[in-house]
Amino acid sequence: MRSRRVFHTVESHTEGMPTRVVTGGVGTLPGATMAERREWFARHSDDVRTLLMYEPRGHAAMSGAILQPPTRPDADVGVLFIEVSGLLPMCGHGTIGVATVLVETGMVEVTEPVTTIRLDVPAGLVTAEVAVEDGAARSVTIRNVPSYAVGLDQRVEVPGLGEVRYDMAFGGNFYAIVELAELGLPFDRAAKDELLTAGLAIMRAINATEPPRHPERPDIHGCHHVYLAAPGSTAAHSRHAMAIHPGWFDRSPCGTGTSARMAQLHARGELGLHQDFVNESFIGSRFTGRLVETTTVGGTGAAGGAGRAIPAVVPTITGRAWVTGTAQYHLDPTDPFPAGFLL
Ligand code: PYC
Repeated sequence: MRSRRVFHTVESHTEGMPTRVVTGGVGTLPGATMAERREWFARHSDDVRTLLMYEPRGHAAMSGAILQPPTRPDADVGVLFIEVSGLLPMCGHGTIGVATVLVETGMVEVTEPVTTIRLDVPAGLVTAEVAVEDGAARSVTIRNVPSYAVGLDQRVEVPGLGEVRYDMAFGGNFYAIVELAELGLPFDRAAKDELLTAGLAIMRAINATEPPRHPERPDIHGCHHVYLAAPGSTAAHSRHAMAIHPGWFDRSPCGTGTSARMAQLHARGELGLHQDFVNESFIGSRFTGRLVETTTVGGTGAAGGAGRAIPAVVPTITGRAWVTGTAQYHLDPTDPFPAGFLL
């Protein structure tokens, strides 16, 4: 066996969605912040992301996280989120997976009944409170970055679907939220190809006409996630299929999507602070969310922001993750697919 590169990982899944946690083999990336490291990595090391996420080491719905030393004094660990779709500013299921791995492998000092880990992620500081019992992580509650509704009842002309009504919200990534009933499509795994085609077409149309942009963070823009809400969903319990660029569904209930959904429901006057909100994924797994604070994003005086201050909320998300294994991934110098591939 010859190896040009070796990557050490701890494998996990959060409510069905994998997080491949890369613990060794990448080194400390250049950059004064995790956002700068994200940009550097995308420019200079994207082949490492595709090697670890794409086939034959990953698959078309693979997701992971690269551990780094933190870039800020108030954080314990830095995290770079990698996926088949690229590098996310924030990932909820990934954060829950990382926090579980850190506790269960002893990479952080563990205290019972709660271990608090402060994570430096490209979107900002995210806190994870891990409920620990007999050394095992039973659940993780993350406090996410400020989330907000960008616009309600927006409309976009989508080839093959006609005019589609959507709400746009931010929860660490941007989410277009669409009622499946209005598309005339069933919430049914047997119809997954139609749902995915619709989600991707909506995403393309939005990005071609009105791509969202974070008011404080020019590096966070574009809509790569479409929340297809099932009929009967309410502000207490919502079921959905999350269509994600370039063509897959989140298996988990999607932490940043849950945050965006709660911000949207709050903006609609349907979800107040300190109320439980259960978000259910396409495979039936669940996160429980809560809005714990109001705040604003953007506006003159906010970090680099300009224009009006946008009302925002701070969400928490509770979910569970499980360690599924450990691995070492090698790159042989004769491997014809050094950056992997997707079919
Ligand atoms: O949990 O935030 C999330 C997420 C984003 C994409 C897949 N999962």
